Amino acid sequence: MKRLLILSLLSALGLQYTQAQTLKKTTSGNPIFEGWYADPEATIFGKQYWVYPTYSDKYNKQVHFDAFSSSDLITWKKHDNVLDSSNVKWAKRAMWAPAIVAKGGKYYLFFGANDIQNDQTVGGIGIAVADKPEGPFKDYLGKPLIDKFYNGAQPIDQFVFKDKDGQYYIIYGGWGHCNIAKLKDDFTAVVPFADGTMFRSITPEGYVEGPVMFIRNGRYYFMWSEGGWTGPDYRVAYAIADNLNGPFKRIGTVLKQDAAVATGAGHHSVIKVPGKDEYYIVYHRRPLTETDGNHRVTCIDKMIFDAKGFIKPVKITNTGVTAQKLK
Ligand code: FUB
Repeated sequence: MKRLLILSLLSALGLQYTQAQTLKKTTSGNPIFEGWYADPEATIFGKQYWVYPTYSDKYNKQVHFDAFSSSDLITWKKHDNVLDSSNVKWAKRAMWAPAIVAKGGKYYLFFGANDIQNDQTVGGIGIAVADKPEGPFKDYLGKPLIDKFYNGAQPIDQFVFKDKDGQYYIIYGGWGHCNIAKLKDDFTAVVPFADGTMFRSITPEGYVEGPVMFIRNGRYYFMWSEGGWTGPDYRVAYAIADNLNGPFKRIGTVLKQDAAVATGAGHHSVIKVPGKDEYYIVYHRRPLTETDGNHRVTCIDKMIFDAKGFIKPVKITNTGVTAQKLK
């Protein structure tokens, strides 16, 4: 009886008592790793999951990125300092919200830096490149890729999207405006659309920052963060369109705070398990004990679709997810 009680208590804590009499984690738990980390970009390279978050501290201390890898979503390994400002001469502070793409044997890490407030300040969205996911990353262009406000969008919070035809796009923007732009094949520049436009606005109602795009069953899912990131009501909403340029009509909120679990849940990314219709949402949130804007932790939960393809509201948990090894 006592043994049964102990076993069910361990299982509730996401632990398993193995024959070898060691405690084995059976769920990731949330947060998935220690430390103040926000704006997580989650992806898969080979048989490993990777997360590239913002180091969540005062702007002047945000001068590097750490990365995390896992083979099962449960145990995460930290890779210190994959990129820091000593390798990007124009980045001085506020290095934010990485987006990563593997292409032609290289890894391209897009990031925001300096939190520019006008077109006269140096900063914006830059790119670093490495031969391996764990870096070391070095500045790719020697200058930002986008360093001005277009259509009112602050050049931060980029997402790099590969369309069905293999063309890469950058979807980005803070201050309530979202742009899409076409990337040159080698990522050295933004190139015009067929009509000559360089930066096309696709801002949906409610959009604040943190865009994400993916295709499921041929349709374009566009997600973004709403509310203020330092507050409790930061959240994620979404739209679906048949076309990359929209129109993206807001459908509803997918992710938000839960008074029993955490506040300020937002700025996410999405992982699809290859070969399966299974999705995870990787996001940041603020522990109930914290009010400091930067006290954000990286978490994971399941993201589920209904029969019509709508995303069900995510239930944020303390347990996180169970093991999912990659084949
Ligand atoms: O972490 C810095 C900023 O916080 C991000 O770029 C915003 O989207 C917000 O999450």
